[in-house]
Amino acid sequence: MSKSFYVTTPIYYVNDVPHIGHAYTTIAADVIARFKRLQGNSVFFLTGTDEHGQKIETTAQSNGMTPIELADSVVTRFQDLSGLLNITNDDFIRTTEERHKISVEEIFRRVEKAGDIYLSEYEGWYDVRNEAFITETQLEELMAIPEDKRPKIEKVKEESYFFRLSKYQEPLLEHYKKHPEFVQPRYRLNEVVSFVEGGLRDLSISRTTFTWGIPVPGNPKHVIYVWFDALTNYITGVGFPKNEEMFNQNWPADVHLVGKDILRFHAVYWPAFLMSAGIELPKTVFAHGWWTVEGEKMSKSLGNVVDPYQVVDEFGADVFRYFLLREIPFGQDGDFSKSAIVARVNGELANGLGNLVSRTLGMIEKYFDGQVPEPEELFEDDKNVRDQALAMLDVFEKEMDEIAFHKALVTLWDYIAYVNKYVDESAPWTLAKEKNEARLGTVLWTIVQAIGVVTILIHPFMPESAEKIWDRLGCPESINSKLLSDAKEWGIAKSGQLVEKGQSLFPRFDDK
Ligand code: ME8
Repeated sequence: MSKSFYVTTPIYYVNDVPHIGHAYTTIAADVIARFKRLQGNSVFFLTGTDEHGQKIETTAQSNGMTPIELADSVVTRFQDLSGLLNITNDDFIRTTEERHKISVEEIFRRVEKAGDIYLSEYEGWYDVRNEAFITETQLEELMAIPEDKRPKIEKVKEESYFFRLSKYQEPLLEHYKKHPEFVQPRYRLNEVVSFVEGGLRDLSISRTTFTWGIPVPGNPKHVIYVWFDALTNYITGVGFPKNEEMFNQNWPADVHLVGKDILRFHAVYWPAFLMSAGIELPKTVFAHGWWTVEGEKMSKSLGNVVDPYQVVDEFGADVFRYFLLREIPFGQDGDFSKSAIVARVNGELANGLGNLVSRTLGMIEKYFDGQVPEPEELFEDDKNVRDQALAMLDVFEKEMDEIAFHKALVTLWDYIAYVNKYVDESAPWTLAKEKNEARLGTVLWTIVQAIGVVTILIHPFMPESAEKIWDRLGCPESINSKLLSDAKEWGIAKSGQLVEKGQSLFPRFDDK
């Protein structure tokens, strides 16, 4: 069996409930997973939660809970996102699981065996919120931030195990050179390269001042640094170290999707750990941008944190999914606002797609008792609708393979606009008046085929709406069984099958 396509999200901290940022990465990963399945690949899609570390321990304490009680109470909010947002993850990993402990201990031992771990003393600063050791330059940058806005940092002096990160400076630079696709988008690679060229110091990978973590094998006074623990989830999730068959089937990961905030951990530390342990490196780390809310940074103190449960309640999962991936080029930053969602719904979903489907199916109900008509002779215009679909499919596929969601959606919506124009110009209502049944049937048949193609392509983005449209088209098999190659066969909707116009797919919102 050929290797599965393996896609991951970051594992999220359970010190807080999910917000739009978490939903964003998970939705993006889901669209990739669904699209890869549509191409006929077997796919493994992993998400989960990061449950160890000082931050979780402190948050639990201040809530009068034990860390595991906190984790158990918050994790369901993350797990329930899958149902809420129609996420098709194959597994959900929690770093407090036994399988993960075994995996972290194993990779730690391998790195130790490679001679890359030594005991020394760490003296410096630690940023608890980001669970990161702070370098001299970072300290200067932090000190430049006004004290009330600065993340809480603390001075640390303790015995610590170190990882010989410095040894991997050259091998990493070589890897980036040989595999420039390792970090995407491309402009992010430059940031990573200059960070590494700036010099890598050995990394403290254990702590002794708190206990909430996986103990260092052989020295339980120390717990393993939370990032060493967390990054390892990506191999635990595919069976490391015990299930070799599963591991070989899935590893290396094809894409680790992450926010730009945690690129360094994924593009520098993680590959260095893996090199040391003698494990193949993931193919790509893709860092996406950051959402602000109504122009402001999202933060608890500003009280503007966007709850995905509320957005879905108001707009539905499909609209949320579509908006997040259409609004900003994947990789760049963007701004979230309700007015921006409403503009997309009214302009693109209701007017573009919804209108095309409802008027077409309405006319088939009216003129052909709901049965998809037989086509007669195809004219140039009708053939163009087909040829444009095939050309569009190629571009769409290429853009999806590049993880350029917004481009793929623009390509698709340009085609929808083109088909809407074909409807206007062919004016089926006039053909009906003129009793030109042959032309009328051919035109409506053509439009229905175009809708069939569009439906298969929107399925990864808007699964509920695609299923609804598919049912209304009267297609007998489930849309879930359809592949991209089926979209390339012009004639998905068969003559005679029964369509149904149904209720409005995307009700318009009042722009106020
Ligand atoms: O960093 N805009 O977990 P985390 C876009 N546990 N995406 C955002 C966002 C925003 N405003 N805010 C958060 C951690 N994200 C570690 C990861 S992985 C081995 C360990 C998304 O709960 C984005 O994907 O802080 C970011 O990388 C992630 O949430 C951070 O989640």
